Amino acid sequence: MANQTTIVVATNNLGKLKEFKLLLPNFNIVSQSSLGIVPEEELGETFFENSLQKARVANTASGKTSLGDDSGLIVPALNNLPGLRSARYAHESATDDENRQYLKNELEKLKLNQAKAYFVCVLVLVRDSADPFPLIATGIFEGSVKTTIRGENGFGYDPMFYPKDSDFSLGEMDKNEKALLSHRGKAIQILKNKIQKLSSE
Ligand code: ITT
Repeated sequence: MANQTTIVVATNNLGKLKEFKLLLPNFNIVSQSSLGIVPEEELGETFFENSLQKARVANTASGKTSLGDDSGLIVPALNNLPGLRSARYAHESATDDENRQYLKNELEKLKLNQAKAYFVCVLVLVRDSADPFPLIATGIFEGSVKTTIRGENGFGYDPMFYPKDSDFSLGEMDKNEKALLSHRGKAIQILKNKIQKLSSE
């Protein structure tokens, strides 16, 4: 552990935190809440802005390399909602379950029992406070959302998201299976390649 680089993950979402621990086994992953870091309100109009803001707030408070993750679910049939509002779709302090029910209702209002959808994840790694070149990595995960909510695994919209060509929801998939396919898994892979490239230069 002594030689591992510490990364402060700028999230209060326990589902994301667990995935980062799985996806970054060679780093010492520390949550911002364990350091008493309080996030700022997300005011950005893009995933990029919000992710950079999260990483900078955590970096300024901790003085350590910090990783922001802004992510969400986009459903083109619903005018790209929940999108940036994914965590707060049903209302400002919504639970995952309330957001899923709200999405189900929105689909049912359009008489749809499924619709194409994709998850996006934008990661920003700020290495120090004067870092003029934060590392950025994005990932997309294509599939459908269905009104059939199945499985207990994962978090957020996982039990109603069915990856392309899959009969199983992410809620029914093992965490390792999701990690291989997911928006976050893909973005982390890109980020790891960038970190490796920089450290070998
Ligand atoms: P932090 O800001 O503290 O990281 P958050 O949950 O508010 O936590 P976001 O603003 O990035 O984070 O919102 C992302 C929401 O998108 C999240 O709450 C889920 O509802 C959804 N989401 C993102 N990635 C997901 C995934 O892998 N599986 C299911 N839902 C996901």
